Amino acid sequence: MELDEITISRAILSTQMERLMEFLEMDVAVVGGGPSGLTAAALLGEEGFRVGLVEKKLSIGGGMWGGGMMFPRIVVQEQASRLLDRFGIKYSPYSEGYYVAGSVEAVSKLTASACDAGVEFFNLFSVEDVMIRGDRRLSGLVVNWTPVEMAGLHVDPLTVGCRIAVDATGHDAVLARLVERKGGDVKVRGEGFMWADRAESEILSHTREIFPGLVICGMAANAVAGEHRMGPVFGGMLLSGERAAAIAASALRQEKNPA
Ligand code: 48H
Repeated sequence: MELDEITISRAILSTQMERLMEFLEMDVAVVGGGPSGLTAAALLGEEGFRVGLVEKKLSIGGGMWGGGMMFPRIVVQEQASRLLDRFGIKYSPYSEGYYVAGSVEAVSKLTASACDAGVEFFNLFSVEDVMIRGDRRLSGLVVNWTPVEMAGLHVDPLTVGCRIAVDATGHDAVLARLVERKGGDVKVRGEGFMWADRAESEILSHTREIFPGLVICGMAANAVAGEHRMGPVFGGMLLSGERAAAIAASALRQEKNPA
C-alpha cells in the first residue's frame, strides 16, 4: 500500500473534530494535567463520566516530571501509597512512612490510567476565562490555543460546556483567580512558606467546591486557602485529586437525582 498524505491529514482532522464535538459538553472539565488533575480525571473517567482534561502545555504531567530539583524522583508518604498501588506505580520504601517513586513512571502511569478510563486530552488548550451566567454557577470554560496566547495574537476563543470544572492548575490557581477577579465570591489568599508536614496534612480540607460548579484541588487548593507549600512530596496531590473526584462525582449524582 502506498501512503497518501491527504488521507493522513483527513484521518487526523476528522477524528479530532469528532472528539471535539463530543466533548463540547462534558460532565467534568479538569483543568491542568499535573498529578492532582490526572488523578481526579482518571478516577472520574473510571466512574463513567465524560471527562476532558485541558492542559495548556504540550506535555501532560505538570510539575511532577521534574521530581525534586530535576532529580526525577518523588517522595510519597504512607497515607497515599495505596494510590501508587492503584495506578500501578512502583515504589520503594526509604524509611518508615516514606516511599520513593520515579517521576517519569508516575506521570506515565497516571496518564495511561486516565487514557484507559476514557479521559479525552486537550493539550495546548489554555483556559483564559470561564462562563458564569446569572444563576451564578460555573457552566463552561473559555479556551484558546496556547500558541495564540504565546504569540499575543488577537484571536477570539471558543467555549466548551461542563457541569463541573476542577481547577488543578497548580500554584497559579488560574480558575479561582479568574472567578475572584471577575467578582465571584472567591478569595485567593496565596500560598505560604515551605512547611511540608502542615501543607500535606491540610490539603484535603482545602480540596472543596469553592464556587458552584468549581472544585479546587492540588497545589491550587493550598494557594486559595493561604496554606503552606510542601516541596517534592506528592502524596497530598494524589489524595487531593482523589477527593476532588469524589466531590465532583457526588455533585453530579445529586444533580441527576435531587433529594
Ligand atoms: C490549562 C493550565 C492553565 C490554563 C496552568 O503544577 P501542577 O503539577 O499541579 P498539581 O497541583 O497537580 O501539582 C503540584 C505539584 O506539581 C507541585 O508543583 C508541588 C507539589 N509543589 C510543591 C512546592 O512546594 O512547590 O500542574 C498544573 C498544570 C500544569 O501542567 C499547567 O501547564 C496547567 O496546569 N495549567 N492548563 N489552562 N490556564 N494554567
